[in-house]
Amino acid sequence: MNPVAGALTAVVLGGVVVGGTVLAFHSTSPKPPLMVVDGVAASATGIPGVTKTAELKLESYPDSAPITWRRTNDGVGPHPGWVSYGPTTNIQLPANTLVTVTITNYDGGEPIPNPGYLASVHGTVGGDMTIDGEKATSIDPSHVGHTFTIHNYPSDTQESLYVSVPIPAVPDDLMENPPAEPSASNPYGWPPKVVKFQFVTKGPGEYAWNCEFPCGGNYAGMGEAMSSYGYMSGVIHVV
Ligand SMILES: [Cu+2]
Repeated sequence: MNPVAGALTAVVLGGVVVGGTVLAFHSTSPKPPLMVVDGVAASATGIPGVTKTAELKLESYPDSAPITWRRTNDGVGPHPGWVSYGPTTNIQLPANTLVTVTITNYDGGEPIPNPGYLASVHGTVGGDMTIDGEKATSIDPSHVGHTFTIHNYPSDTQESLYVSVPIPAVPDDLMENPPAEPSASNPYGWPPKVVKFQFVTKGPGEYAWNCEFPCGGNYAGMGEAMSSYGYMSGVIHVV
C-alpha cells in the first residue's frame, strides 16, 4: 500500500473504529453481487470446438473504497483499507468460450514469494499476456501487484482449469505523486497497469479464483483481504 492510501486508510478506519461498528459491519458484509458476462457467437476463434467469445473486465485497487456495492448508509464499505478486486469477484461466464480478460491495476506492489512460478503466465491462450499493450510471459518479480489465478482440481462434476497471470505494480513514485486528480474514470490519478490475456472456459462448474500474492495483511499477508471472500478471491460460475 502506498503512503497516501495508507494515510487515507488510517483516517477512515479510525472513524469506523471510534464508531464501534467494525464487528457490526463485518457480520452484515454483503455477498459480492453476480456479474453476468454473456458470450457472443464467433465463427473463427482459432480454437477447435470453441465458437463463442466473451469480454471480462476487472480492476484491482490499493483499497476497497471504489467498490460501490459494499457501501453502507454512511457511504463507506466495511473494510475501506483492504486491497480489492472490482467491480465484484463473483462472476458468471459461458462454458467453452474464449474469454478476453482485461485487468486494470491501480495498486502498488512488492517482491512476490515463489517468483520463479508466480511471476510467470500460466494457462492463457498462447501462454502469454500483454502489459500496457506489450507482449509478456512473465514480469519483474520484485514489483508484483497481484495475481489473477483460477484453480480447480478435476472432479466428478467438472473439469480442471488453471490460469495464473501476474499483474505488475504501479511504480511507487507515481503513487506518491499522482500526475492527475482522481476522476470518475480514474479513482486515484496515477496511471494503472493494464494486463490483457485470453483463456478458454471449460465445461459448466464453479471455479475458485484468487490472488496468490500475500497482499492481505496479518498472518504473513494471508489474512484480511486474502481470507475474506470478495476482496482478493471469488468464484467464476461457468454455465
Ligand atoms: Cu492480491
